[in-house]
Amino acid sequence: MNRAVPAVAALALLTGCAPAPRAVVSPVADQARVGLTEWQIAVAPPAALPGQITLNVTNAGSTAHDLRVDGAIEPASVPVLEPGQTATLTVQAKPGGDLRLWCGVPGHRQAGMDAMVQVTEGAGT
Ligand SMILES: [Cu+2]
Repeated sequence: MNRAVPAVAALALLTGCAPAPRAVVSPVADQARVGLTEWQIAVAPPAALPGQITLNVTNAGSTAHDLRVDGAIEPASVPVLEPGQTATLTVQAKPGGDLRLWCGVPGHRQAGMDAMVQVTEGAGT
């Protein structure tokens, strides 16, 4: 059977053609995944629309973390999550009002758990 050969070739083609975007246009959404690890906060996508944004937060690290959000209409936070725990946080973002996400466990922000979510001006349709 040489059926496997085209499949392997197709896979190689897919991975080989994966583009490396240079942030020409930031992906924008009303939802973002937030991953907490030692010692960073990963946000995908890193840009959002104004209005209600749902953050799906996962503690993907090996120690407890929380999440604080500054820059929204009202401050918002997620209580301390143990490793593997998840939480959902909804914030109201202002047009052009970037959100700052950080971990409030002492020392973690200084260690690098600090990230921005760019909020667009909201001119889109
Ligand atoms: Cu932390």
